[in-house]
Amino acid sequence: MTIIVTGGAGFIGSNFIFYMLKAHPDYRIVCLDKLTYAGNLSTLSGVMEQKNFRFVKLDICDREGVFGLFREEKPDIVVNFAAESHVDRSIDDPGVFLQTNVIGTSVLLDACRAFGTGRFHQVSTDEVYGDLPLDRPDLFFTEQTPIHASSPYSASKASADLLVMAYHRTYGLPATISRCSNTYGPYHFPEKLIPLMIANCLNDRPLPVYGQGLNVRDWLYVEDHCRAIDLIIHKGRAGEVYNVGGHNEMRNIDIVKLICRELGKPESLITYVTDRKGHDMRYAIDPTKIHDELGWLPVTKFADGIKKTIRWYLDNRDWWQDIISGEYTKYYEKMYGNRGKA
Ligand code: NAD
Ligand code: TDX
Repeated sequence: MTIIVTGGAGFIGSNFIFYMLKAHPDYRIVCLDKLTYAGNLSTLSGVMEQKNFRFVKLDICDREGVFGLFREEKPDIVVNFAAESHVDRSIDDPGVFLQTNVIGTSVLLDACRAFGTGRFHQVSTDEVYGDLPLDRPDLFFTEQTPIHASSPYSASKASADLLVMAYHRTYGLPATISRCSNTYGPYHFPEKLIPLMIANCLNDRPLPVYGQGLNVRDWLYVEDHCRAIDLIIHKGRAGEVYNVGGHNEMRNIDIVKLICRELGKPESLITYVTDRKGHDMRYAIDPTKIHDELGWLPVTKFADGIKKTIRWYLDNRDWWQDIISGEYTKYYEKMYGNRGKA
């Protein structure tokens, strides 16, 4: 069995590669990644030498390159993690989001068609459903919830989902989609809420909370996300969408305060800054379908997952210090430098 994993040098993709190499030691895993600012080859150093692993630096929008790789590898399964993934960057500059998330996905779909790939899995997001109001805790996203994207990022992910479904219906492409909630854990790029707050705490820098910090996200430990995808690609039904989430809703401000407590840092580091444009209020997944059909349940409780994650950032300072001292300093200055107070 050969699996092409796109975006495998990023956060969830790399965790998925580690998970799959352990869970299926007889599989061949081929990682295809462009190595954008978010891709980090050092993340994969521990598996680079494994015989059943191959890394290929490639852009999913590069049709010729992608077709060449499919011709060589004849993958049984393709799992597409490759994407521009940060909402704030999409608000600043949407173009590359359309290019990679939509056009790139279409190139992969065409390659799967051309080479008869047995399964294409699209790693999507709960953000395609838009948001839920804070005063209706009884509401959850199900697979029937209409697509209602808020940001250029989520609109690009929703567009890709529509294409995947169209290829399934029109060409009979055996495709599945997972829509997971906010994922956290090791190798999470420090532009995202949890790693950004951990890194800033450890450097005694201000903790920039958008608006009042009352927005709610539904957090899932990365290994649980990876296990869900493993189940879907093997047992999920083609043409189906599976929502993935662990019923773990938390307000941003409570996460930030928890990180301060865990690291013994004062809450006075918290700074309320100008809100994100179009900021989604609440995400909450109903995971009944994946539980009933595939027996998936999250294993790691948030209380344990966040401790493990903080421990990982303490033990792997080189990994993230390298990142935040490079190009990232320019990004940080642009996003947070002149940001007014909330
Ligand atoms: P990430 O930004 O950490 O990693 C993205 C990876 O894709 C990087 O390695 C990057 O180099 C690669 N990439 C980007 N453009 C590429 C291109 N044109 N060709 C080839 N490779 C390219 O992202 P992540 O947080 O690991 O997210 C992975 C996927 O999961 C994304 O599709 C995202 O939409 C989805 N998702 C993320 C979350 C979350 O909370 N992080 C939740 C649900 C779904
Ligand atoms: O500095 C910050 N301050 C802050 O208050 C940052 C970076 C974020 N936030 C808030 C915005 C959100 O309400 O924290 C929340 C989480 O923000 P992000 O980490 O940027 O994640 P989010 O926008 O929820 O999107 C994430 O989940 C779904 C991923 O980045 C997406 O790739 C995924 O699809």
